[in-house]
Amino acid sequence: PRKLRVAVVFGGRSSEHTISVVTAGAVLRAIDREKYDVLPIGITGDGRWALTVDEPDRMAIADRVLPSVEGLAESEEGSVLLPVEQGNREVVYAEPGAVPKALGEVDVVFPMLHGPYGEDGTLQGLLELSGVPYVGAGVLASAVGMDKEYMKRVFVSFGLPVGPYEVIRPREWEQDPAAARKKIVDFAGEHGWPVFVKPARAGSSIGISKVDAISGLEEAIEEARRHDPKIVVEALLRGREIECGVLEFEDGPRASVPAEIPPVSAHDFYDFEAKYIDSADGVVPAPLTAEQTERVQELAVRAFEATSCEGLVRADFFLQDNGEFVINEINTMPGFTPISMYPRMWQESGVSYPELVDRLIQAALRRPTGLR
Ligand code: G1L
Repeated sequence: PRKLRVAVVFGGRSSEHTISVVTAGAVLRAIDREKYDVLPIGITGDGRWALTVDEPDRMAIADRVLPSVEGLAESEEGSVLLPVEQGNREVVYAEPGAVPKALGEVDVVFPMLHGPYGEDGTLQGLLELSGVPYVGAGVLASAVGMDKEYMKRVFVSFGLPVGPYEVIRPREWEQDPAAARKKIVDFAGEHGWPVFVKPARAGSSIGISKVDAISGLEEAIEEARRHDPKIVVEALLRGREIECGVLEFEDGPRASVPAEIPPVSAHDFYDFEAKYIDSADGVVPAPLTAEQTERVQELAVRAFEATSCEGLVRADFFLQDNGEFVINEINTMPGFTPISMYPRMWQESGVSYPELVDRLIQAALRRPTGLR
Protein backbone atom coordinates (compact mmCIF):
# COMPACT_ATOMS: atom_id res chain seq x y z
CA PRO A 1 0.00 0.00 0.00
CA ARG A 2 1.02 3.58 -0.62
CA LYS A 3 2.80 5.26 2.28
CA LEU A 4 0.97 7.91 4.25
CA ARG A 5 2.05 11.41 3.30
CA VAL A 6 2.92 13.72 6.24
CA ALA A 7 3.46 17.44 5.71
CA VAL A 8 5.55 19.14 8.38
CA VAL A 9 4.77 22.88 8.38
CA PHE A 10 7.40 25.00 10.11
CA GLY A 11 9.20 28.35 10.29
CA GLY A 12 6.78 31.23 9.97
CA ARG A 13 6.45 34.90 10.84
CA SER A 14 7.47 34.59 14.44
CA SER A 15 10.37 35.43 16.70
CA GLU A 16 10.68 31.69 17.20
CA HIS A 17 11.23 30.91 13.53
CA THR A 18 14.59 29.29 14.31
CA ILE A 19 13.24 27.10 17.12
CA SER A 20 10.54 25.90 14.78
CA VAL A 21 13.06 25.01 12.04
CA VAL A 22 15.32 23.17 14.50
CA THR A 23 12.34 21.29 15.97
CA ALA A 24 10.98 20.35 12.55
CA GLY A 25 14.45 19.02 11.71
CA ALA A 26 14.28 16.72 14.75
CA VAL A 27 10.79 15.54 13.80
CA LEU A 28 11.87 14.91 10.18
CA ARG A 29 14.77 12.84 11.49
CA ALA A 30 12.49 10.82 13.78
CA ILE A 31 9.61 10.05 11.42
CA ASP A 32 9.52 6.40 10.33
CA ARG A 33 10.28 6.57 6.60
CA GLU A 34 9.06 3.00 6.08
CA LYS A 35 5.57 4.15 7.05
CA TYR A 36 5.49 7.75 5.94
CA ASP A 37 6.49 9.92 3.01
CA VAL A 38 7.44 13.34 4.29
CA LEU A 39 6.79 16.74 2.74
CA PRO A 40 8.67 19.56 4.50
CA ILE A 41 6.80 22.85 4.06
CA GLY A 42 8.61 25.92 5.37
CA ILE A 43 7.11 29.37 5.80
CA THR A 44 9.58 32.21 5.41
CA GLY A 45 9.94 35.07 7.88
CA ASP A 46 7.89 37.23 5.54
CA GLY A 47 5.13 34.66 5.12
CA ARG A 48 5.91 32.90 1.84
CA TRP A 49 5.23 29.16 1.78
CA ALA A 50 8.11 27.06 0.52
CA LEU A 51 8.44 23.41 -0.33
CA THR A 52 11.88 22.74 1.07
CA VAL A 53 14.46 20.03 0.72
CA ASP A 54 14.18 17.06 3.07
CA GLU A 55 17.55 17.51 4.74
CA PRO A 56 17.18 17.58 8.53
CA ASP A 57 20.93 18.06 9.00
CA ARG A 58 20.63 21.51 7.47
CA MET A 59 18.00 22.43 10.02
CA ALA A 60 20.28 22.32 13.07
CA ILE A 61 22.32 25.08 14.67
CA ALA A 62 25.79 24.76 13.14
CA ASP A 63 28.76 26.96 14.02
CA ARG A 64 26.42 29.38 15.75
CA VAL A 65 24.54 29.90 12.51
CA LEU A 66 20.79 29.81 12.99
CA PRO A 67 18.88 27.87 10.34
CA SER A 68 15.92 29.49 8.58
CA VAL A 69 13.42 28.57 5.89
CA GLU A 70 15.05 31.21 3.69
CA GLY A 71 18.33 29.39 4.10
CA LEU A 72 16.75 26.08 3.15
CA ALA A 73 14.68 27.26 0.25
CA GLU A 74 17.02 29.58 -1.54
CA SER A 75 19.24 28.56 -4.38
CA GLU A 76 19.11 24.89 -3.56
CA GLU A 77 18.17 22.31 -6.08
CA GLY A 78 14.94 20.64 -5.06
CA SER A 79 13.61 23.66 -3.20
CA VAL A 80 10.82 25.64 -4.74
CA LEU A 81 9.44 28.86 -3.39
CA LEU A 82 5.73 28.43 -3.96
CA PRO A 83 4.08 31.50 -5.45
CA VAL A 84 1.74 32.06 -2.57
CA GLU A 85 1.84 35.72 -1.64
CA GLN A 86 -1.53 36.35 -3.24
CA GLY A 87 -2.15 33.07 -4.94
CA ASN A 88 -2.53 30.80 -1.97
CA ARG A 89 -4.83 33.10 -0.10
CA GLU A 90 -7.17 33.13 -3.08
CA VAL A 91 -7.05 29.39 -3.42
CA VAL A 92 -7.64 28.88 0.25
CA TYR A 93 -10.53 31.24 0.69
CA ALA A 94 -12.16 30.93 -2.72
CA GLU A 95 -12.73 27.21 -2.66
CA PRO A 96 -13.58 25.48 0.60
CA GLY A 97 -11.74 22.20 0.54
CA ALA A 98 -8.83 23.58 -1.41
CA VAL A 99 -5.48 24.18 0.26
CA PRO A 100 -2.18 25.70 -0.63
CA LYS A 101 -1.05 23.50 -3.47
CA ALA A 102 1.43 21.47 -1.47
CA LEU A 103 -1.07 20.67 1.27
CA GLY A 104 -3.59 19.30 -1.19
CA GLU A 105 -2.20 15.84 -1.45
CA VAL A 106 -1.16 15.03 2.09
CA ASP A 107 -2.83 12.66 4.54
CA VAL A 108 -1.87 14.53 7.70
CA VAL A 109 -0.21 17.80 8.66
CA PHE A 110 2.23 18.29 11.53
CA PRO A 111 1.89 22.01 12.35
CA MET A 112 5.01 23.43 14.00
CA LEU A 113 4.50 27.18 14.01
CA HIS A 114 4.81 29.35 17.05
CA GLY A 115 2.56 32.19 18.12
CA PRO A 116 -0.11 34.06 16.15
CA TYR A 117 -1.30 32.20 13.03
CA GLY A 118 0.47 29.05 14.22
CA GLU A 119 -0.62 27.84 17.59
CA ASP A 120 -3.64 30.10 18.17
CA GLY A 121 -6.06 28.02 16.08
CA THR A 122 -5.95 29.97 12.82
CA LEU A 123 -3.77 27.48 10.94
CA GLN A 124 -5.87 24.73 12.49
CA GLY A 125 -9.00 26.43 11.11
CA LEU A 126 -7.46 26.53 7.65
CA LEU A 127 -6.75 22.82 7.91
CA GLU A 128 -10.32 22.13 9.11
CA LEU A 129 -11.71 23.99 6.08
CA SER A 130 -9.36 21.99 3.92
CA GLY A 131 -10.43 18.67 5.40
CA VAL A 132 -6.85 17.67 6.17
CA PRO A 133 -6.23 15.88 9.49
CA TYR A 134 -3.54 17.49 11.63
CA VAL A 135 -1.51 16.71 14.71
CA GLY A 136 -2.37 18.29 18.05
CA ALA A 137 -4.95 20.68 19.39
CA GLY A 138 -7.92 21.78 17.29
CA VAL A 139 -9.25 25.30 16.79
CA LEU A 140 -10.89 25.78 20.19
CA ALA A 141 -8.17 24.22 22.33
CA SER A 142 -5.49 26.13 20.42
CA ALA A 143 -7.28 29.46 20.90
CA VAL A 144 -7.99 28.77 24.59
CA GLY A 145 -4.39 27.70 25.09
CA MET A 146 -3.24 31.01 23.64
CA ASP A 147 -5.46 33.25 25.80
CA LYS A 148 -4.49 33.38 29.47
CA GLU A 149 -7.88 34.79 30.47
CA TYR A 150 -10.01 32.13 28.84
CA MET A 151 -7.59 29.40 29.85
CA LYS A 152 -8.16 30.34 33.50
CA ARG A 153 -11.93 30.66 33.03
CA VAL A 154 -12.07 27.14 31.57
CA PHE A 155 -9.89 25.73 34.37
CA VAL A 156 -12.08 27.40 37.02
CA SER A 157 -15.31 26.12 35.48
CA PHE A 158 -13.89 22.59 35.52
CA GLY A 159 -12.90 22.86 39.17
CA LEU A 160 -9.15 23.08 38.56
CA PRO A 161 -7.20 25.19 41.09
CA VAL A 162 -5.91 28.48 39.59
CA GLY A 163 -4.03 31.36 41.20
CA PRO A 164 -5.46 34.87 41.74
CA TYR A 165 -5.66 37.01 38.59
CA GLU A 166 -7.27 40.11 37.16
CA VAL A 167 -7.97 41.12 33.55
CA ILE A 168 -7.67 44.62 32.07
CA ARG A 169 -9.63 44.82 28.82
CA PRO A 170 -8.68 47.15 25.97
CA ARG A 171 -11.56 49.59 26.53
CA GLU A 172 -11.05 49.67 30.32
CA TRP A 173 -7.53 50.96 29.80
CA GLU A 174 -8.40 53.29 26.95
CA GLN A 175 -11.43 54.89 28.64
CA ASP A 176 -10.29 55.06 32.28
CA PRO A 177 -6.64 54.19 32.84
CA ALA A 178 -6.77 55.52 36.41
CA ALA A 179 -9.53 53.03 37.29
CA ALA A 180 -7.60 50.23 35.59
CA ARG A 181 -4.47 51.12 37.55
CA LYS A 182 -6.50 51.17 40.77
CA LYS A 183 -7.84 47.71 39.96
CA ILE A 184 -4.27 46.40 39.83
CA VAL A 185 -3.18 48.28 42.95
CA ASP A 186 -6.16 46.86 44.86
CA PHE A 187 -5.25 43.41 43.53
CA ALA A 188 -1.70 43.84 44.82
CA GLY A 189 -3.12 45.10 48.12
CA GLU A 190 -4.97 41.85 48.49
CA HIS A 191 -2.39 39.41 47.12
CA GLY A 192 0.84 41.30 47.70
CA TRP A 193 3.61 42.59 45.46
CA PRO A 194 5.16 41.67 43.13
CA VAL A 195 2.52 41.11 40.49
CA PHE A 196 3.12 39.86 36.97
CA VAL A 197 1.68 41.91 34.12
CA LYS A 198 1.27 39.84 30.96
CA PRO A 199 -0.21 40.19 27.48
CA ALA A 200 -3.27 37.91 27.47
CA ARG A 201 -2.27 36.33 24.18
CA ALA A 202 1.41 35.98 23.40
CA GLY A 203 3.71 33.03 23.21
CA SER A 204 6.54 32.31 25.61
CA SER A 205 7.52 35.04 28.00
CA ILE A 206 7.35 38.05 25.71
CA GLY A 207 5.90 41.27 27.08
CA ILE A 208 5.84 40.00 30.67
CA SER A 209 7.00 42.20 33.56
CA LYS A 210 7.43 41.48 37.24
CA VAL A 211 6.23 44.62 39.04
CA ASP A 212 7.47 45.28 42.59
CA ALA A 213 5.63 48.53 43.32
CA ILE A 214 3.10 51.02 41.94
CA SER A 215 5.91 52.99 40.31
CA GLY A 216 6.62 50.17 37.87
CA LEU A 217 3.03 49.62 36.82
CA GLU A 218 2.67 52.13 33.99
CA GLU A 219 5.66 50.84 32.06
CA ALA A 220 4.67 47.20 32.58
CA ILE A 221 1.15 47.82 31.27
CA GLU A 222 2.47 49.69 28.24
CA GLU A 223 4.94 46.90 27.50
CA ALA A 224 2.29 44.17 27.80
CA ARG A 225 -0.15 46.18 25.66
CA ARG A 226 2.43 46.40 22.88
CA HIS A 227 1.84 42.66 22.41
CA ASP A 228 -1.87 42.46 23.23
CA PRO A 229 -4.31 45.24 24.20
CA LYS A 230 -5.83 42.82 26.71
CA ILE A 231 -3.64 42.14 29.73
CA VAL A 232 -3.74 39.67 32.59
CA VAL A 233 -2.33 40.45 36.04
CA GLU A 234 -1.25 37.54 38.20
CA ALA A 235 -0.07 37.19 41.78
CA LEU A 236 3.32 35.67 42.50
CA LEU A 237 2.81 32.01 43.29
CA ARG A 238 5.38 30.64 45.69
CA GLY A 239 6.30 27.01 45.42
CA ARG A 240 7.96 24.46 43.17
CA GLU A 241 7.45 24.49 39.40
CA ILE A 242 6.14 21.11 38.21
CA GLU A 243 5.26 20.13 34.63
CA CYS A 244 3.40 17.11 33.30
CA GLY A 245 2.90 15.84 29.75
CA VAL A 246 -0.37 14.43 28.44
CA LEU A 247 -0.45 12.25 25.33
CA GLU A 248 -3.45 10.76 23.55
CA PHE A 249 -3.25 6.98 23.34
CA GLU A 250 -5.70 4.69 21.54
CA ASP A 251 -7.85 4.52 24.67
CA GLY A 252 -7.58 8.16 25.68
CA PRO A 253 -5.16 10.67 27.24
CA ARG A 254 -2.48 9.51 29.67
CA ALA A 255 -0.10 11.54 31.83
CA SER A 256 3.69 11.23 31.77
CA VAL A 257 5.94 11.23 34.79
CA PRO A 258 6.12 14.85 35.97
CA ALA A 259 9.23 17.04 35.85
CA GLU A 260 10.52 19.81 38.09
CA ILE A 261 11.98 23.06 36.79
CA PRO A 262 14.55 24.25 39.32
CA PRO A 263 14.38 27.91 40.32
CA VAL A 264 16.63 30.12 38.19
CA SER A 265 19.41 31.61 40.27
CA ALA A 266 20.51 35.16 39.59
CA HIS A 267 23.96 34.22 38.35
CA ASP A 268 22.57 31.59 35.99
CA PHE A 269 23.37 32.02 32.35
CA TYR A 270 22.09 29.99 29.46
CA ASP A 271 24.34 28.76 26.73
CA PHE A 272 23.49 29.56 23.16
CA GLU A 273 21.58 26.39 22.37
CA ALA A 274 19.74 26.01 25.67
CA LYS A 275 18.45 29.54 25.29
CA TYR A 276 17.21 28.89 21.78
CA ILE A 277 15.70 25.46 22.35
CA ASP A 278 14.14 24.81 25.76
CA SER A 279 15.09 24.49 29.38
CA ALA A 280 17.33 21.43 29.35
CA ASP A 281 17.78 21.63 33.11
CA GLY A 282 14.47 20.17 34.24
CA VAL A 283 14.61 17.21 36.62
CA VAL A 284 12.79 14.13 35.30
CA PRO A 285 11.08 12.54 37.10
CA ALA A 286 10.35 15.30 39.61
CA PRO A 287 11.20 14.26 43.18
CA LEU A 288 7.61 13.99 44.42
CA THR A 289 5.75 11.55 46.66
CA ALA A 290 3.61 8.92 44.96
CA GLU A 291 0.51 10.85 46.07
CA GLN A 292 1.81 14.13 44.67
CA THR A 293 2.72 12.45 41.39
CA GLU A 294 -0.71 10.90 41.09
CA ARG A 295 -2.40 14.19 41.95
CA VAL A 296 -0.52 16.25 39.35
CA GLN A 297 -1.10 13.58 36.69
CA GLU A 298 -4.81 13.62 37.43
CA LEU A 299 -4.90 17.43 37.19
CA ALA A 300 -2.94 17.36 33.92
CA VAL A 301 -5.40 14.94 32.28
CA ARG A 302 -8.31 17.02 33.60
CA ALA A 303 -6.74 20.15 32.08
CA PHE A 304 -6.44 18.30 28.75
CA GLU A 305 -10.10 17.31 28.91
CA ALA A 306 -11.34 20.69 30.18
CA THR A 307 -9.80 22.53 27.24
CA SER A 308 -10.87 19.88 24.68
CA CYS A 309 -7.23 19.22 23.81
CA GLU A 310 -6.26 16.60 21.26
CA GLY A 311 -3.01 14.76 20.71
CA LEU A 312 -0.90 16.30 23.42
CA VAL A 313 -0.52 19.03 25.98
CA ARG A 314 2.06 20.11 28.52
CA ALA A 315 0.47 21.30 31.75
CA ASP A 316 2.50 23.56 34.08
CA PHE A 317 1.83 23.77 37.82
CA PHE A 318 3.05 25.27 41.06
CA LEU A 319 3.27 22.97 44.06
CA GLN A 320 2.62 25.40 46.89
CA ASP A 321 4.15 25.15 50.34
CA ASN A 322 0.74 24.04 51.69
CA GLY A 323 1.02 20.93 49.50
CA GLU A 324 -1.66 22.02 47.01
CA PHE A 325 -1.06 22.17 43.26
CA VAL A 326 -2.19 25.22 41.29
CA ILE A 327 -2.32 25.05 37.50
CA ASN A 328 -0.37 27.88 35.86
CA GLU A 329 -0.97 27.19 32.19
CA ILE A 330 -1.15 24.62 29.43
CA ASN A 331 0.89 24.61 26.26
CA THR A 332 -0.62 22.93 23.19
CA MET A 333 2.68 23.32 21.32
CA PRO A 334 5.36 22.70 23.91
CA GLY A 335 9.07 22.68 23.23
CA PHE A 336 9.53 19.57 21.13
CA THR A 337 13.17 18.86 20.44
CA PRO A 338 14.41 15.55 21.89
CA ILE A 339 15.95 17.48 24.81
CA SER A 340 12.84 19.57 25.51
CA MET A 341 10.84 18.87 28.64
CA TYR A 342 7.79 17.29 26.97
CA PRO A 343 9.72 14.62 25.01
CA ARG A 344 12.01 14.04 28.01
CA MET A 345 9.02 13.40 30.30
CA TRP A 346 7.69 10.82 27.82
CA GLN A 347 11.12 9.27 27.34
CA GLU A 348 11.19 8.67 31.12
CA SER A 349 7.68 7.23 30.85
CA GLY A 350 8.78 4.66 28.27
CA VAL A 351 7.80 6.48 25.07
CA SER A 352 10.78 7.27 22.83
CA TYR A 353 10.91 10.38 20.62
CA PRO A 354 10.18 8.45 17.38
CA GLU A 355 7.30 6.64 19.11
CA LEU A 356 5.96 9.99 20.34
CA VAL A 357 5.98 11.39 16.81
CA ASP A 358 4.27 8.24 15.52
CA ARG A 359 1.61 8.27 18.25
CA LEU A 360 0.79 11.92 17.50
CA ILE A 361 0.36 11.19 13.79
CA GLN A 362 -1.78 8.13 14.54
CA ALA A 363 -3.95 10.12 16.98
CA ALA A 364 -4.50 12.73 14.25
CA LEU A 365 -5.50 10.05 11.74
CA ARG A 366 -8.04 8.51 14.15
CA ARG A 367 -9.99 11.76 14.33
CA PRO A 368 -12.83 12.36 11.91
CA THR A 369 -12.43 15.23 9.48
CA GLY A 370 -15.29 17.51 8.54
CA LEU A 371 -17.86 18.73 11.04
CA ARG A 372 -17.37 17.44 14.55
F1 G1L B 1 2.04 18.81 16.47
C1 G1L B 1 2.25 18.82 17.77
F2 G1L B 1 2.64 17.65 18.16
F3 G1L B 1 1.11 19.12 18.33
C2 G1L B 1 3.27 19.86 18.13
C3 G1L B 1 3.46 20.88 17.27
C4 G1L B 1 4.38 21.86 17.57
C5 G1L B 1 4.00 19.76 19.29
C6 G1L B 1 4.94 20.75 19.58
C7 G1L B 1 5.13 21.80 18.72
N1 G1L B 1 6.07 22.80 19.04
C8 G1L B 1 6.54 23.69 18.18
O1 G1L B 1 6.21 23.73 17.03
C9 G1L B 1 7.53 24.72 18.64
C10 G1L B 1 7.77 24.71 20.11
C11 G1L B 1 8.81 24.47 17.89
C12 G1L B 1 7.04 26.07 18.24
CL1 G1L B 1 5.48 26.39 18.83
